Amino acid sequence: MDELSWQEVVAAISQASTLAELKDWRTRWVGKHGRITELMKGLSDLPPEERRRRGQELNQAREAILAALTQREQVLTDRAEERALEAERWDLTLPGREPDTGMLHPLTRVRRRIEDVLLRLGFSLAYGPQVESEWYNFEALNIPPNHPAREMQDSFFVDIPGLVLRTHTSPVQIRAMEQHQGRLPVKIIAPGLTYRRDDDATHVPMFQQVEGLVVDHGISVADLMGTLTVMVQELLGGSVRTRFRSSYFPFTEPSLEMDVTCAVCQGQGCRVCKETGWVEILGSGLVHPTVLRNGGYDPDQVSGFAFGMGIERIAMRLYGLDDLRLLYQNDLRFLRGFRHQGGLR
Ligand code: 2NM
Repeated sequence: MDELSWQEVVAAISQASTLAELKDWRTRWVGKHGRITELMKGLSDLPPEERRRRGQELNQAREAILAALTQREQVLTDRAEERALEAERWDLTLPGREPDTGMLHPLTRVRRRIEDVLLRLGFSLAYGPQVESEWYNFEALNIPPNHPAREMQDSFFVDIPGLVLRTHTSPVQIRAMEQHQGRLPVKIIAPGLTYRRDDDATHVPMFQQVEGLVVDHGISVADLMGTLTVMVQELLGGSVRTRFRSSYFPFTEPSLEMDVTCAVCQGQGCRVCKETGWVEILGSGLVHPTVLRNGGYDPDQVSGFAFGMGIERIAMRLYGLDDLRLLYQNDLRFLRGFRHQGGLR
């Protein structure tokens, strides 16, 4: 059988490392034109005695080679399957992949939290236009024509004369009083976007406010202080300390600003609170008689209190931020840091 005996072929087959190699052995030895097949074709030329002996010998070789091929095929196929399974084995100890769901912006969450507290205190939500008339934004609020807020460099005026991007949500309070048509009580909050020509680490040109207004018979500074103290404690936690200082706004008389203990130094004094231990959280006051009259109420019959606060300021305190601009840069590395605080509400 030429260079190789059939025993050597069987030995080589049982060592073969690929299915391609096996195919090659099969073709060369037992295929249609294989070595053994060709030798079998030559049997008829032999004398009968030798033909029988040689025939048996070739059959035995053929059977042995076929058996070796089958056996080796099985081994190699099993091995390939094992390797494939190993390659796609699941590592059940890996941490799960979190689905990339959306989330609410931290400012939206803070705004809703403020709204929740005030809704529980009995306030209703009120909204108004962001492009406002100078009447609702300034005049009706007792802000005189020569007031600095009415200058071009402080407010965004639009091309249509008499219109301005609202500089606070206070015009909503006037509109709400008008809509109540003298009915009592008026007890509303006005959350929303406001615009001023400011831009630095502590001011952005578009910011959010929540303002509140209560009008009824006999509303006093005691109502104001009680309501705002409860609101701030619900918002910042019961251990926060608060104080009121007298202040000035054109639309309130008297006017009061409310301070809370500095969250950075717990009231010890630091750079953030300018060594006072206190930071301002909101402005407030009893509604000026002229403003009540502009809303359709008689200041001799009713009184009211109002307050306003910046949502960004409160978010900065709640999240310990030192730069307000972070809240408006839409940097996902920053925003994703809030993903595990609270849920979608
Ligand atoms: C503030 C501070 C003090 C305020 C007043 C009114 C209205 F319309 F009733 F007169 N709305 N909001 C007010 C009062 C707002 O923000 C710092």
